Amino acid sequence: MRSSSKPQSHARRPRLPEGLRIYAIGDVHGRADLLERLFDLIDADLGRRPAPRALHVLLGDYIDRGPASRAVIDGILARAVQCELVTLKGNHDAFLLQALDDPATMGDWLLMHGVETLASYGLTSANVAGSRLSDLARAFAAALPPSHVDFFRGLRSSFLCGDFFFAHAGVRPGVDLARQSERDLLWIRQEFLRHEGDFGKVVVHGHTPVHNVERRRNRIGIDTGAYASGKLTALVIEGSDLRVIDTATAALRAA
Ligand SMILES: [Mn+2]
Repeated sequence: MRSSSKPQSHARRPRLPEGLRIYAIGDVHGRADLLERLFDLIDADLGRRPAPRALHVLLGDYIDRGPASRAVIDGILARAVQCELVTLKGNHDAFLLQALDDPATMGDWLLMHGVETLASYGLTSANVAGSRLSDLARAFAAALPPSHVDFFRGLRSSFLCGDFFFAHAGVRPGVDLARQSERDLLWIRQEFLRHEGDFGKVVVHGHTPVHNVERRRNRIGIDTGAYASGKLTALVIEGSDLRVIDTATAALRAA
């Protein structure tokens, strides 16, 4: 018999629809090596615990900082052939798109470590030295394979599933999840991170590096700074259960 004095902490836990498992993956930032390792760990997990339907939700910032942005995109495109992927847009990915659409903004992207991404597409200091930024942007557009252009143009700014809302950076408190601006979804930090109230769904996000998965009542941060730490993290959500897989410990544990 249910007690009428059931404490609030026993309230219904956030959950996904029955039969669905999500692997949410944090900021990759040019570390194709770690992404490949994480996909292997996910395959091993699926082998041990088959799921009726498994969805990868990648939280964006695929490029910049790390050395192998091009290989990251190749790896994601190859994965999409075998697995169901939702790919979200990060602020770094947005700079790339902006440079494609408006070569005059190339300088903004370079300030965000875009030079590593250019190098991964074969635009090295040797062949870009002395180039005007707009020439560099055009050379990059010419070097980008059409499948990669389609990938970047197809990125979504958010994804809602069950009681979870996925976005690269977070959401603006007080604004309905359906009415968030792309700028907030890709960029927001302290106003979101410090907010202790309910967002309507549990927000799963990257963008702000943490040593370990940061699990709060209203949000879960999973950017473990792979570029510098070597730890790329996947949050595994199934029903109301949360688990963590990462490339540093290569072990499964409760979140
Ligand atoms: Mn970011």
